[in-house]
Amino acid sequence: MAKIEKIDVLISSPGRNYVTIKIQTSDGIIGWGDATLNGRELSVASYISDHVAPLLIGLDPDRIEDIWQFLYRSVYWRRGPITMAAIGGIDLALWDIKGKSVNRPVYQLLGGAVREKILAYTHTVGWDLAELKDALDKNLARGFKALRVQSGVPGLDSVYGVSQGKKNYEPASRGASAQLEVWDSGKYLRHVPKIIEGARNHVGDDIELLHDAHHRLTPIQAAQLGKSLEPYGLFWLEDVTPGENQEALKLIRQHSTIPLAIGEVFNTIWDFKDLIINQQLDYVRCSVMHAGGISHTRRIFDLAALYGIKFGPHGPSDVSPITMAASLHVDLATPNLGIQEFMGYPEVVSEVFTHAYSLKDGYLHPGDASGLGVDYNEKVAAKFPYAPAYLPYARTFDGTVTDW
Ligand code: EZ4
Ligand code: CO
Repeated sequence: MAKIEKIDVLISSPGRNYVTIKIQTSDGIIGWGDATLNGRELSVASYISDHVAPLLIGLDPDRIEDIWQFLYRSVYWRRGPITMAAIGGIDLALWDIKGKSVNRPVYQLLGGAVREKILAYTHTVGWDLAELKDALDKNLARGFKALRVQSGVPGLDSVYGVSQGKKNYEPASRGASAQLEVWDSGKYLRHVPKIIEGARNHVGDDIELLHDAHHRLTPIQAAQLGKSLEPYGLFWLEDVTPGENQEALKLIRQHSTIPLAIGEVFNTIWDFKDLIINQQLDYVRCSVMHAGGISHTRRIFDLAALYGIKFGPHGPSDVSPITMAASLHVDLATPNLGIQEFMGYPEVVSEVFTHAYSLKDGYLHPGDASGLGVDYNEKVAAKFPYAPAYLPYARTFDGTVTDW
């Protein structure tokens, strides 16, 4: 029996911060896991190195499920984003080890491919419609068949998903404190249907369009948005209301048939259970790492499948290429995939994380390297030390803190 010999938690910042777990076994295998939680990186790192790693030394790395159960159930204080990102990161590293130990890509251990390739969507941003049309053309030229569309709003200086004057959107900004953004849902609600209509007219009917409302609306505002966007045939409308009040989605359902995607801030099957069995969502949106890794997300996706609900894993630049790869192995081997988010990474990220996955004509594939197929170059990573960075926060025009 191989043993877990050493666990290191490495933080680097090639453009943005990533928390990477390195597990070494007595067989000489190295497994890589990602445990990045945007803006709270050091908390997850401490959770793992102070409280998880010491418990795992000497255990059998092959017993992935037993280790998962141990980390989840033996703590008493269950769930939550920090705990679950830590468990998820360890789970990813253990699947990487298992794949490498039998010389197979992880998707083969999950039952093998159930599709040839994975439909991906990427982000398309423009401050106004003219800029957005330009960005749509560029992403279509890159081969994407599905595009998320976000734009600025007249009267607001900053809006989730768009950067004024910049081509690439990155929500977290470096510095010791969170940046303030001023938000007004009324202005947004009156403007966004014009943008989505413009985008649909521009791309025609062959391309899938998606939109993210980022948890900002009240239930009735969300219902209004669903209704107003219905004519444009969106693939999904994401995170319309804050995640805590799940009842809100019933109200939205009463007024709109727009497909709803929810769950990037959820991290266990328990967060999704009622939404799934009451059919209040259409796409489960959790990240394969933030929701406890491959072992746990597969259970969530299977529960969803019983109700004809699909999954579309979170894939922003703030989870590392290791999580992206893990998602792709699950996507390739799990029947009820809807779509995979692929925000993409700044170039410098692939100097640190070399990966076997590939993107071609708008479709992703995890590749056939053993394990997850991502290597972390510690030497290059050392050139990019951790730098504090935070997501923005929002206030309304009267100064009240509101949901970002
Ligand atoms: O704001 O991952 O759908 N994608 C998103 C992301 C989230 C970030 C937060 O860290 O909503 O852009
Ligand atoms: Co989102």
